[in-house]
Amino acid sequence: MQRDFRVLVLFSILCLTFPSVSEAYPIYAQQGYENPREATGRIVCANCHLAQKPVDIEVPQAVLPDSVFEAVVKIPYDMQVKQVLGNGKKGPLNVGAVLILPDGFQIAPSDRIPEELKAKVGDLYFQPYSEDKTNMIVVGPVPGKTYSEMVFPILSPDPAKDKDVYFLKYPLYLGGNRGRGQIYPTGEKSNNTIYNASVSGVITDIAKISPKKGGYNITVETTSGTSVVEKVPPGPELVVSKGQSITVDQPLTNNPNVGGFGQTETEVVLQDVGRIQGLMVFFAFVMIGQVFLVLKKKQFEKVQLAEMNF
Ligand SMILES: *[C@@H]1O[C@H](CO)[C@@H](O)[C@H](O)[C@H]1NC(C)=O
Ligand SMILES: *[C@@H]1O[C@H](CO)[C@@H](O)[C@H](O)[C@H]1NC(C)=O
Ligand SMILES: CC(=O)N[C@H]1CO[C@H](CO)[C@@H](O)[C@@H]1O
Repeated sequence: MQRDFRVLVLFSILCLTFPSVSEAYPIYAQQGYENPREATGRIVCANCHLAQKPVDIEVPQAVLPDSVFEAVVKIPYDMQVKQVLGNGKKGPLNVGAVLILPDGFQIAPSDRIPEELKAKVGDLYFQPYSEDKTNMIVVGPVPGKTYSEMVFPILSPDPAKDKDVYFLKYPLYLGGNRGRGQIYPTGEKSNNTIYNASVSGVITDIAKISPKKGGYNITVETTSGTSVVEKVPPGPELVVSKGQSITVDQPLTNNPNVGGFGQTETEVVLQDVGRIQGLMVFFAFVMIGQVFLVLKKKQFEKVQLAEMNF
């Protein structure tokens, strides 16, 4: 029992101390940016995930107050492709998402989610972006094979209980990513990106950094006669060779990145039950009114007929 506990503690410490790179990306945003959506509308994930790929979100056109509805988030990609992992090996892609709900909207508490919807949600874990931004939800990284489409169970607010909420049309913002990033928040490049020449010159040497893991030191004799070493980490494949002349910004490697980030937005109307009822009553009156008109017309026709017969 005690041993189990110690193993658990050790495991937790290891996890906390060595978070795998592929598991870190929403955390990077959470640590680096107070708000995931910049004033320009750009979602900050795009700062490290440079390639653009589509995402999609579907929500009901209108929802009632204090009700649970689903937001379906789609992060499509070709499941056959593999990416270079943090350890230089190839592996499957993970996906992650940030969903920015209108103020007052939140992930539905477990006891409010119907069984049918629970089954659609699966084991997804929804995390608030930060303590005071509980309407901004972060998910992932999770295996893309299972969660390329994810369902968020959302609870709408009730204007009767929350005076900051009104019956209005509200925007929802989605950012969705598949695959590793290209740049760490520190500015350092990841192994999952293209490496270009920083100088022009001739490649005089290509040395493998580690026989097992790979990675290269590419020595370039510049036109001004100095020697520069371009370092390529394990992962990307070289597309240049010794003796080759290169120019600045020319790719030294392929681009191993197969993933990308995308953002989109949609709208949902918080619908007033009273207004719907009012509308029903209005329609009822209109219908009754029309029936009366028809009856009146019929009566008028009868009178006309009667007069003609005289
Ligand atoms: C590297 O070169 C490619 C192809 O010319 C270009 O698309 C890319 O933007 C360059 N990347 C950097 C970081 O300079
Ligand atoms: C590659 O370059 C780094 C410094 O840039 C150096 O420490 C390392 O020894 C070099 N490795 C090889 C195999 O040349
Ligand atoms: C396994 C491995 O060596 N991965 C490399 C990924 O890229 C970084 C630099 O961006 C290297 O430090 C890692 O060693």
